[in-house]
Amino acid sequence: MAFELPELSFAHDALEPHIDTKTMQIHHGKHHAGYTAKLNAAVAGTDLEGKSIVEILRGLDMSNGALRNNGGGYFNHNLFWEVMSPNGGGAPEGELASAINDAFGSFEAFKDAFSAAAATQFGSGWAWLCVNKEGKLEVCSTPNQDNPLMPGVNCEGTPILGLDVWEHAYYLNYQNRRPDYIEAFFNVINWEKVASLYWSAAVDKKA
Ligand code: MN3
Repeated sequence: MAFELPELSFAHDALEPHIDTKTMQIHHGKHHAGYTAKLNAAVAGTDLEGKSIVEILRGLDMSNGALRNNGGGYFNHNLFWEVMSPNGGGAPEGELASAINDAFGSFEAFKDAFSAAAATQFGSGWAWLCVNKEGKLEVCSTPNQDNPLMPGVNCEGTPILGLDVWEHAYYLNYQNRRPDYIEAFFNVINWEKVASLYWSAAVDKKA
């Protein structure tokens, strides 16, 4: 079965004023749709047909540019839409909050580290909060559509929060002010979803 562009769980205007409507429409309807179509073309007729996107990316041949860029783009945006909500913001609770305190010292220190990773990623890429191979939380950034599922990439493991810092993600509303976009993202983070991804990754780790 071919990969499909996921429906958003909220309206295109639901993240206003933090993420504007026009950006959401183009980002989901054009960019993400494009990665989805090109991923399907890259997989069609190969022995990867029928595999999950996580399986494909964990076993990725990094020299396969079409699969790396479009498989990454497909997965990364799926995650991005899931970790945002019109009811988001605030801070995590429970086990995720404890794990963040253990890894970074405090939520504020985590926010500073994540924001710095997003701000200093040169050119296009992503900032991540990740459960790394040792089962510890780690912040990193990656270029282009790479992500921590891919072999040998920064903080290799399972990403549980991702922020798209490609200009197409913020330029219409923020122009060159990437730090303002990063700050705004914290108003829409769906911490309940991130906590459930943390739980799955931690259980996965112990299994
Ligand atoms: Mn994007």
